Parts: sequence; C-alpha cells; structure tokens
Amino acid sequence: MRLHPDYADLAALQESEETRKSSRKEILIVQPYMKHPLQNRWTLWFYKNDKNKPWQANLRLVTKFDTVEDFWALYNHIQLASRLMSGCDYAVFKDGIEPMWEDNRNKCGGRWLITLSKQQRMLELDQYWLETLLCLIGEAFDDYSNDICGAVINVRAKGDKIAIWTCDTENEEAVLHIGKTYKERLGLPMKVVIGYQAHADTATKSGLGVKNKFVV
Ligand code: MGP
Repeated sequence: MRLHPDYADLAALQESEETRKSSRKEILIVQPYMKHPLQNRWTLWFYKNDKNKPWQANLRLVTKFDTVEDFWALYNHIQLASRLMSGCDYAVFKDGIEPMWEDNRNKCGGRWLITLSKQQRMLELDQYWLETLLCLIGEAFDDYSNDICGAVINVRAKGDKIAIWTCDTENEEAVLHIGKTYKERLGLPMKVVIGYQAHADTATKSGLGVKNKFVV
C-alpha cells in the first residue's frame, strides 16, 4: 500500500523515534553504573580481646572492598573506633596480607606509630583513623605506596594507638617519605615527633619499651 506523502513522512518520523529509543536503551544497557575502583583491594579485620584465647584466635576477617563506594558503605555501617570497647582493634590491610607480624609481607617491616592521650579519643581518634584510611585507599604515598601493608587502630584504656605498617624497615627512603607524608596528612604540628619501630623489636620488647628506628 502506498501512503499519502504526509503520512509517509509521519511513518518515517515514528520509525526514527523508535530507532532512537531502542538505541538509547542499548546505550543504557552497555553503560551500566560503574563504581569507582580503588588501586588495591583491602580487607577489614576486627580484633576483640578474649584473654582465654590466643591472640590470633581473637582476630576476625570482616570483609573486603575495592571500590570507593564500598569503602564508604562499610565505613558508615560499622561502629566508630571511639565507640569500640577497650581492647578492640580495627585493621585494614591490602588483600592477602594478614595484620600480624608473622605475615611474610610484615616480618621485615615496621610501623609509624601515633600514640594518643586518653583525652584525644573524643577529639581526634576518629578523625585521625579516617584520614589514615583515606591515605591508604587513596595511595597517598606516591611511588612508595607499594611499601604500605595496612593500618591498625588499637582502642585501649591506657591510651589509643594508630599505626601504618610498611613492609621493609631497610627501605629508608620509603619509610621516611611515608612518615613525613603521614604526619602532614594528619595535620600534626612540626614539634610533634612520631616514631617508626621495627615489628621484630616490638615483638621482642622488654619492659624498656621499643626503640625508634626513625623519627619525623
Ligand atoms: P597490641 O595489641 O599490639 O598492643 O599487643 P597493646 O594491647 O597496647 O599492648 P602493648 O604490649 O603494646 O602495651 C598486645 C599483645 O598482643 C602483644 O604483646 C602480643 O602478645 C599480641 N600481639 C599483637 N600483635 C600485633 C601481634 C602479632 O602481630 N602477632 C602475634 N603473634 N601476637 C601479637
């Protein structure tokens, strides 16, 4: 059947509208919403002190994440560190590294340690821990981010601690760059000194405390 020219135009218009709609559908299908990938996949661990069990048995893997969105979903879902019971830890480590001295990637490593006074729990603890996590997942340490293993927060009645763990105490350039950048990112004043300690020294410490291998 031949259409009147006006109707032929209309039919062509309708057809092109249909084509446009279906191609738009295709675009929506082939371009689904994408989460923003992180450079690394990370694991969150939780430690709850039960004195009847050996240290390692109190450590639990909670979950893994590798996108910005999943990080925030997790961060907003879990308890703030300042609300944890004393004796608990969070640890966030690169996928495949366990948050303990014995792991192959930690055994020659050490930590930049931030020690906090009891008063700082309410004022700075959560802010410092969030900044620490953002340094990790945002790969804030430039070429030295490879040396990063993870970070730990210890909530303790005697005073809380936050630390960034690196893999090699002998890699002075990396350790110092990480320490300086970390101190800057936390906004610590120049006069505050933070120390880097080898895990080997922490694990075998006597009553005298652990010596700093580096300070910034
Ligand atoms: P801690 O939890 O790191 O610090 O270590 P806390 O509770 O402030 O105690 P302090 O000794 O630093 O004042 C407490 C204890 O947990 C250590 O003495 C070890 O017995 C054990 N522990 C801690 N870490 C991180 C490890 C680890 O990586 N491996 C093993 N085997 N034990 C650990």
